[in-house]
Amino acid sequence: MDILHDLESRGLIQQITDEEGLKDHLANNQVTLYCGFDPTADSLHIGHLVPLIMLKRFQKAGHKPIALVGGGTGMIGDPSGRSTERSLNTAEVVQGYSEGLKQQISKILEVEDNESSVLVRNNMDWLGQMTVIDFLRDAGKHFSINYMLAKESVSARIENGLSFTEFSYMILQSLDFQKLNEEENCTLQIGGSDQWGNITAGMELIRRTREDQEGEAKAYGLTVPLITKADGTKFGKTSGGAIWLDPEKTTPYEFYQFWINTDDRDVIKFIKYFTFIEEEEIAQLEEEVANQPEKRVAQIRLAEEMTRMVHNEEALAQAQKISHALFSGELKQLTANDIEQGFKDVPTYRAEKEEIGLVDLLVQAKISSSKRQAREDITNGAIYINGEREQEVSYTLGADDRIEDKFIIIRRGKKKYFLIEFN
Ligand code: 383
Repeated sequence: MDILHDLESRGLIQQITDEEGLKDHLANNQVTLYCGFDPTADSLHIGHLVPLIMLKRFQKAGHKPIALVGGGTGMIGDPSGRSTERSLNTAEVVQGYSEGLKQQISKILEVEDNESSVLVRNNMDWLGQMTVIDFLRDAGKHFSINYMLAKESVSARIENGLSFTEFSYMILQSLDFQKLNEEENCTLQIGGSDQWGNITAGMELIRRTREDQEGEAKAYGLTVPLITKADGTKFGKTSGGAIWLDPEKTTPYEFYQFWINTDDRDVIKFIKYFTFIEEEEIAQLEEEVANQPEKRVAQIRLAEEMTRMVHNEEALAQAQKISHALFSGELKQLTANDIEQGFKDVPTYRAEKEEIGLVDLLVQAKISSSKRQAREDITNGAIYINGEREQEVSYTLGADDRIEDKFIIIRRGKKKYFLIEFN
């Protein structure tokens, strides 16, 4: 199946500049394409995944992707899709972020295994060298103010205010496309639909500055749709904030759970967007969702694929182990590290390593509201220590109850968890 057809059947195409032209171009050439990622934080988040995985799709189809880290553009700030001016980061911060992004991108694109077919570049390498005179003479001359004002990224911001710095951003991104076009014969830029204006601006610059123009389009643009959810809330955000690719910021367990929690109405769409699972299996999963939604077969499959791709096999196994333990209430096999990952959002009480009566602990850790309530909770069978029910009011907790001498997990009722942490 040709790549555009595959992308289309997955719902991954929002806009294309010249569909027929691009189809021929892809059918007859190994095409070099690129997508840019600005270092605006120390990690990518799942909002970056669809275009990043898209680069992989082209690679699998025999084309040559470039992932561009915006070390230069990250110093300026893209106004696209934003309602307010960004605050600038220092050069050191942007450079640090660039390094982190480069590593994350390289891991997902498996750059080491595919050295000849994937490139990671940083636009600081050329934008950082350019003089202001060259910028205004060689690039600026090709952009009329009218053209720039008509871009959504600019017009949407005129009321709220937009600095000359961010106003100029589209020219920098255009210079990148031109540079990669000249040096790497890169003929296609992809991005989210927020990038349409910047992508077409680059095509315009290439068109105006190419010597050998024969009327045919020399560069193409393609955007992927914005991800929407059936319940109308924003994709990729949870109450705890964004879902990051960095395991220090979002643990593999949290990452896994994020996908497990996908709404039945969204899960097939997300499988198409984010995974390489093929049509036939997707159709089976679709039936599962329709006939036995309570089994969450599609969600489990999605979570597995994503955790394996972004993290690795071991991280996936650990996430599954933690999920199983929490679901079944069998907590015995959990390690301290499992607990750290799985209980991040659980109320935690810090205690000293000394023996303490269960009733006192329940009150101190605010698990029960009073001693009387604590005794009642215990005798009612509502209190579990590390997954085991404890009905003895006189029970005293000691070293034997501490998992790796660090944690005790208390459960009250069906699924209200509390963590006792020892220093
Ligand atoms: C910089 C230099 C280029 C080409 C692109 C860029 C980055 C671009 C941008 N992209 C977003 C980002 O960096 O700001 N100006 O956070 C996001 N992308 C991709 C995709 C997306 C966009 O990295 O829609 C989501 O992930 O395009 O918002 O020469």
